[in-house]
Amino acid sequence: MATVTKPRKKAAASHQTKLLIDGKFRDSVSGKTFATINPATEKEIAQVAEGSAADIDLAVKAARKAFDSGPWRTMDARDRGRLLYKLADLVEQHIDELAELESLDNGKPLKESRNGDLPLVVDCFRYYAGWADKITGKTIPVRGDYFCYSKREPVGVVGQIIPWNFPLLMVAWKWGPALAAGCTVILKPAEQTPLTALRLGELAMEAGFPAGVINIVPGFGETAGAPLVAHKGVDKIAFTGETSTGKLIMKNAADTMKRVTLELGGKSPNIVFADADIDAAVDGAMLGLYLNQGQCCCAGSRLFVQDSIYDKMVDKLAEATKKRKVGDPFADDTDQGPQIDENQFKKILSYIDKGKEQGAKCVTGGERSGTEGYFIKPTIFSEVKDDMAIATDEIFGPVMQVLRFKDVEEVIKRANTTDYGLAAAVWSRDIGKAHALADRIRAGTVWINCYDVFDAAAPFGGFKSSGIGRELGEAALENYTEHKTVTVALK
Ligand code: TXE
Repeated sequence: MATVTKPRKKAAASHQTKLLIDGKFRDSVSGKTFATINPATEKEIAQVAEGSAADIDLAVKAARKAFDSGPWRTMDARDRGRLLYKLADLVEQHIDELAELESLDNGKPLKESRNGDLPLVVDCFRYYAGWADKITGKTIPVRGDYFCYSKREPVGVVGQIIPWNFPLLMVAWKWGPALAAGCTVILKPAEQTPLTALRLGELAMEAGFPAGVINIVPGFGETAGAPLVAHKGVDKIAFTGETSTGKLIMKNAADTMKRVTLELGGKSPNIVFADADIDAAVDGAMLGLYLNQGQCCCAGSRLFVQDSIYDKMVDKLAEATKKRKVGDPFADDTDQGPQIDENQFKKILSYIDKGKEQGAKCVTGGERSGTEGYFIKPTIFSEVKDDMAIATDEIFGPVMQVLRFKDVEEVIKRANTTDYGLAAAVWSRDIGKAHALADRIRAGTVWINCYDVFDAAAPFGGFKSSGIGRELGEAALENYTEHKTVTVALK
């Protein structure tokens, strides 16, 4: 297996490694830095300025000033939209460079960064650029001689804490609606993947966003994320990450009564009925689980297959899985790169061990791939039971659990027996049955005869412990606006 990662063009050159505060890139107050690692080689890419409470404080002051006394709050909505369009254009002009930097820092195959993540980033910024001047209130018929109307106002200064699995796309999901709504932002990228967010910060400055509107403070969760959550100058926190971190953030945000939206983990059921197009279902199951090295919050990690096609489907999945090429993210034929870091690598391998110990059948994979880099062989477990750890916990790696079911009522019950509720999919040629399942599964997104179809216009988020609020679509604007009611006496 070739694991020598060869970034090309500009991504191989120097990287922006400083904090972006009040329109300037600067060192952290402490002067401390931390290493960001190439997961394909386990070698350091760069040292990045490490933000902590003092830097967060400076960033909040800058964001407050830009919000409270302008120019952001007073800028015409349409001009905010123009800046977002400009940023989208700049991302598009630098698409190859950004895709390479993403693959270097995150390890995802370049063909996915270039053809998947980056086009979605551009589309997301353009989608929200169009919303900026369309966020309107209502006129409300109240009793008496009064004229009543409502306005939608930006919620204010927003702290945004994101993970490492889709580093740039998560920035777009967060910045797009926040900036369109007129908020100012302080972004804390994940410590594993700060480089593309900082490069995007440079492009945002080039686009002409005023100082203080966009601030970026890389650093660790406890020392940079937590002070951002607790800061009284921050009006709202938007977070994507682990469910347990989300709970901690809710608690830490309570004292300052912050608005909190959370996009958290999942253990999504992907249900294949005997009347499905089996080859399409195999492709969908592969995409739904292996995309991004299995590091997707909506991964279809509980694959329920109806009894009569179970063995056939497992055989087909095994055959397709064995063909997946694991290795150098920069090689054109690579399907799967490394996991993000040593912690995740060890966590996934420990779940593979648990699966074997608890009696599931390891059909293929089941171990690391190569000797350098955080590579894991794509793995399938069959004969998985609902109470096994691999069937209940979010593994966040290329490990597929195939469960057997008999009938509709049984599979609905089992699919819903989880604290999570992020996504689900149903495969069947009986469209009535598929819609009935979509109705009864407690999840924020249900795909029918497809998987992982995302669009900037379609809301995404979780029921139950998978989160609060929605990303994308018009729904995300709710997260970033307050309703204000104005009542005028007419006599
Ligand atoms: O997540 P964390 P980790 C799941 C997945 C994965 C597990 C652990 O199962 O294996 O989480 O990943 C910041 N206050 N997901 O440890 O800790 C942190 O610095 C404020 C699901 O990376 O949630 C980073 O920026 N911030 C997922 C971000 O939170 C804190 C995506 C995410 O880190 C903080 C990633 C604190 N106390 C992992 N502690 C999804 N839903 O897509 C950490 N952070």
